[in-house]
Amino acid sequence: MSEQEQHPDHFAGDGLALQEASPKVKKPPLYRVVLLNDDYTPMDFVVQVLKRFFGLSHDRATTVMLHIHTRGRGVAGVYTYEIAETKVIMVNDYAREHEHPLQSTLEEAGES
Ligand code: TYC
Repeated sequence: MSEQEQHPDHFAGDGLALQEASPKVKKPPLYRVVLLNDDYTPMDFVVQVLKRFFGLSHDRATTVMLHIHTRGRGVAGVYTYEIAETKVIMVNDYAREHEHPLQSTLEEAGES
């Protein structure tokens, strides 16, 4: 960090110090969309969900699905709150429409 970044005062030469406003850009909190394992949802359906709603490649979706299948849960994606919340609703509605018990939830992931 430079001297000027630590002390962002500009001396105008007449004894007047002009202080820059400190940057007001804050990193938003991020949220993980977590998919939960169950005994009934077909593997192919979970792969399709990961591709459709989270933009994963077929290979990546298969890896994540198998991780959830063996470990019980897994992260489908990380987003700001409103996007993560919308993904959870879309996935849970889509699963229910197709009469599968697949569930997703949100969890806070910290700052970006
Ligand atoms: N356990 C399911 C099966 O054996 C597959 C599955 C994977 C279900 C991931 C849900 O989030 C899930 N058919």
